[in-house]
Amino acid sequence: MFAILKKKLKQSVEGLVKKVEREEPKEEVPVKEKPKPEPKKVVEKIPEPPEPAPAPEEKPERKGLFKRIKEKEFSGKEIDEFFATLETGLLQANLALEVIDYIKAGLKHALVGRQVKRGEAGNLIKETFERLLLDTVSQGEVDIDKMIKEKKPLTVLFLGFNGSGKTTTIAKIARMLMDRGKKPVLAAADTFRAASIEQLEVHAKRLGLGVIKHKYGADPAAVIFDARKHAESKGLDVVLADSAGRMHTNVNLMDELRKIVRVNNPDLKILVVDSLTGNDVVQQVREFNENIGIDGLVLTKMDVNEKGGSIISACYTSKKPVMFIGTGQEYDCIEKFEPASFVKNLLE
Ligand SMILES: Nc1nc2c(ncn2[C@@H]2O[C@H](COP(=O)(O)OP(=O)(O)OP(=O)(O)O)[C@@H](O)[C@H]2O)c(=O)[nH]1
Ligand SMILES: [Mg+2]
Repeated sequence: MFAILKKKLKQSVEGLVKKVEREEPKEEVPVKEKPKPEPKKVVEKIPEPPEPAPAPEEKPERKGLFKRIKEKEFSGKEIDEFFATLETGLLQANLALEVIDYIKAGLKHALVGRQVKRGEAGNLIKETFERLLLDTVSQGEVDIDKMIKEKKPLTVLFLGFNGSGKTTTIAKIARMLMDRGKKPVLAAADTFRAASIEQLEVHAKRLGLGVIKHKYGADPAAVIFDARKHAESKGLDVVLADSAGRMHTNVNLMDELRKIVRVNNPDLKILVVDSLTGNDVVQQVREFNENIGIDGLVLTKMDVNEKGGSIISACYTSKKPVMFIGTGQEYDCIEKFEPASFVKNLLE
């Protein structure tokens, strides 16, 4: 997973470390190089004795020099220049420009104007990268189990771009909740795309679940409303509501989504994002979040995702937690997202 992002991040960290180390002269160099200007100074200062006796004065000079070489002070320009060489690669790994700028600013904040011992520079750079990435992907937690305990039935709406994996994710989450002894019902509120209702019914049949459906073209808000009433009357724990895939630019479908939310006031609105989405992920996430307001994210297709940057970009843009990642087409191919192990894996 994420081989490309891992490679690019590794290049970034190691490149910056090398940049520091490349400037570090070998042990003997300072001793050989620096005395050259020294005798001149000594001769100017003490013209009388013909034999220069620089020994006592050289000591402090060498010490100062040694210190300069042992320590590195970063400049903002250096970090800008360094990032200019990396930017394309990081963008190719689906890391949004905003995120790259954030990491750059964070590195500047941590490093610029600070005397860093050369031997420690590598660790400091790595730690800074790690902290910045972790901050970005740690956006709190949505504990669906706890929410189900507190409210019955819990209404969860899944929304997102066409083909992002909403319907499959609903089936996976239904299975996961059933394994924990919960009783879900599915709401076929994608009344727009051909065969969408049958697709959900196939999953429901396999899982042994009920589906509440209306006809194609019906009001999706009404479907979810009925599913909630059904769950209430049957004592079910959770309504998992599908919705039609839509582009964030489609005004009518975004209005429809707003109506679904207005009528049903879902407890959770989960944006399902295809992790293979390129740099458009920022725009997608921003529009859904600003127009509808999301509570959490699911990033799908991680199993076929070599780039991986989209997960970081989605978190950075929405400031919402990734609840789960989809890791395949089977029902058990869903994992709770763990920010710390995600970042550790990226930088190891
Ligand atoms: N490899 C892989 N494929 C996935 C994953 N999640 C979903 N898919 C596949 O992605 C395709 C689209 O999934 P759907 O669940 O139909 O997506 P959707 O968002 O409901 O699509 P629309 O209803 O058309 O908007 C299907 O072929 C799924 O099997 C995943 O985590 N990994
Ligand atoms: Mg669907």
